[in-house]
Amino acid sequence: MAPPEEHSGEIKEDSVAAASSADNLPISTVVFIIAMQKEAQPLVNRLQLTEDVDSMFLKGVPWVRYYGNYKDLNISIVCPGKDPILGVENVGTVSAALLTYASIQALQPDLIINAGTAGGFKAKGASIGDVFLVSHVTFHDRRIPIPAFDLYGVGLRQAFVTPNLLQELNMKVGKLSTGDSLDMAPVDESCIIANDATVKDMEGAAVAYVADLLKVPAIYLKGVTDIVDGDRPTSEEFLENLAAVTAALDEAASRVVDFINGKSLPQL
Ligand code: FMC
Repeated sequence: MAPPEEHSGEIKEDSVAAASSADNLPISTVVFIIAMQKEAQPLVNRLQLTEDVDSMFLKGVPWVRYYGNYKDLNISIVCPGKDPILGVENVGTVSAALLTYASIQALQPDLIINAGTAGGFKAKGASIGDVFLVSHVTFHDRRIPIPAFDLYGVGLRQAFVTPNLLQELNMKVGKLSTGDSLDMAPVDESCIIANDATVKDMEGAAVAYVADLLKVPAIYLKGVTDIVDGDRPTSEEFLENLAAVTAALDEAASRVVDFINGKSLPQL
C-alpha cells in the first residue's frame, strides 16, 4: 500500500486537474446581485426573465429573484427587495451580504455580477453615465485603528480578472469603495481617497466578502449617477440621473452577458 503522504499527493493532483477542467467548461450559471429593482428591471425585460413566485429563499425575506435561460446561460437576477415597513429598497451592505450568501448556496453560480449605480469622482476621471468595470473593492466606513484590524476593516479585494472582456467592451476601469451611506462625511472622503477609489457605492465590497469566502468569481459593473466631488447635492443628482444611468448599465450588462456566453472563466 502506498504511504499516506504519497496517497495524499495523488489526491491533490487529481483534484487540481478536476478543478482546472471544470474551469475550462463554458460558464453556465450567472447570478446578478442588483440592489434596486429599478436598476434591475431593464435587464430583466431585455433577458425576458420570469419572477420566481415560489421563492427559493427562507420564508420571510423580501428578496426577489428573476430567472431564465438566455442563449446558453442560466441567469438569475436577485434583488434584496423592499423594507416591509418603510417600503423602500434594502440598499446597503447587510442585505447585500445576506442575499449573496443565500444565492450562492441555492444557485451555485459560476460567476457573480454585482451591477448597480455609484457615485463617481471627477478628479479620477468619472463622468455621469460612465459604466465602470471595477478592478478592486474596499470599504471606507470600517475604521479600526488597531494593527491588522485596520486592514481587515478596509477589506481590499480584487475583482475576478477579465482582460478579454475589458478589451472587447472598452469600459473604464477603476477601484470601488463601499460604505453604508449615500452621503460622504469628510472622514469617509479621506478613506476613499486613501483607497484610491474612482467609484463609491453601498454594496460592492460586501458582495466581494461573501464571494471570496465561498470562492465564487465576482465582477462589478457600476454606472455613475452622481459626481461626489462636484457641487450638486448627491441625493438630488442621484434621483435625477437614475433612469438614464440604469439604461446605460443595462446596455453594458447585456454586452457582458453576450461576451460571457459560450466562454469559460479563463477566457474572460
Ligand atoms: N454613494 C453611495 N452609493 C451610491 C451613490 C453614491 N454617491 N450613488 N449611487 C449609489 C448606489 C448605492 O450602491 C445604493 O444601492 C443606491 O445607489 C443608493 O441608495
